[in-house]
Amino acid sequence: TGGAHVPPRYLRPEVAADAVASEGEAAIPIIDFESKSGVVSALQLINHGVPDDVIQGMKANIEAFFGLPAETKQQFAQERGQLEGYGQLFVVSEDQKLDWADILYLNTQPPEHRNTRFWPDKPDTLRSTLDAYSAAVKTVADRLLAIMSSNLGLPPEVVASRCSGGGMQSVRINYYPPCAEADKVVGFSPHSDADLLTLVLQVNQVQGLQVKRQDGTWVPVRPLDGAFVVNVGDILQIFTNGRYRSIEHRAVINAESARLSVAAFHSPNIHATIGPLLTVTDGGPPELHEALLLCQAGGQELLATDEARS
Ligand code: AKG
Repeated sequence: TGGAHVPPRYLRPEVAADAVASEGEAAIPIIDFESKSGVVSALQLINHGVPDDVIQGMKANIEAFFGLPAETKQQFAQERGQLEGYGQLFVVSEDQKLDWADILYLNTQPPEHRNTRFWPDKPDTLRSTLDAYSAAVKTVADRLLAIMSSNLGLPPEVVASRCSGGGMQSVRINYYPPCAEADKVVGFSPHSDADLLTLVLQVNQVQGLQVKRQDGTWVPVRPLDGAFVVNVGDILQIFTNGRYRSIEHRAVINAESARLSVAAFHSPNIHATIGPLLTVTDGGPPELHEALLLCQAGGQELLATDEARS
């Protein structure tokens, strides 16, 4: 994969033209749970309460999994038209270019949504580690959603009340091999997540994640050991009538080092109705709308879009 000849279906000449912020400017806010946060679309979260041994266990297990021989990983391969399993990353586009990454995508919460046929049993601690990781990260996401609701003057439980059965979580583990022609490929094409909130762990301190500023410049998100990058997704933008805005992001490749990340996506239940929870008011506390204003997308269509794009 690191060779000098990139197959044409990976070539992305448009990437070199994009503006990228310099190191000095490259910062998104770092928030800790004790601090008061403003309304932002992306931040790094520290002191989140996920035990360090769970994070370290996750790192060790996924590094070991992607290091396995291809035929072993293929035992957990995606099936045609399905998202779950081990496979290739692409974001649906007209010319259908491929992204420079392998992925393992799994439904993780609630446990009854798991399809364990895709859960690798090699290394043999991966399943139990993922179980502990997904539960701990879901707790953090639920807590964040409560804080974010309160920050808007809404009851903390308002988002949870729209997530019948507690909402869903899926996890995508991304492995980006180095590429000798790193400026000609994309690790993960620009996209926003279609969920409520995504928590990304940058596993091995190799930089690659970038978020898009309003002026169109890409801002590198420097890996911070043990921190979660928290990205607002499209459903939270709709729920909050645009008070929180989903963030466009991408992952770039480098020539020397492989990069690993784990993205945990949190969504309402598949049958949830998606619409604003509050009205747009200029000043004054936002009102809670009992009769929801439905956006163009009903919950299922939106989740279908998520599947096509994620
Ligand atoms: C995703 O999995 O949706 C991502 O955007 C991953 C970003 C990253 O690799 O840091």
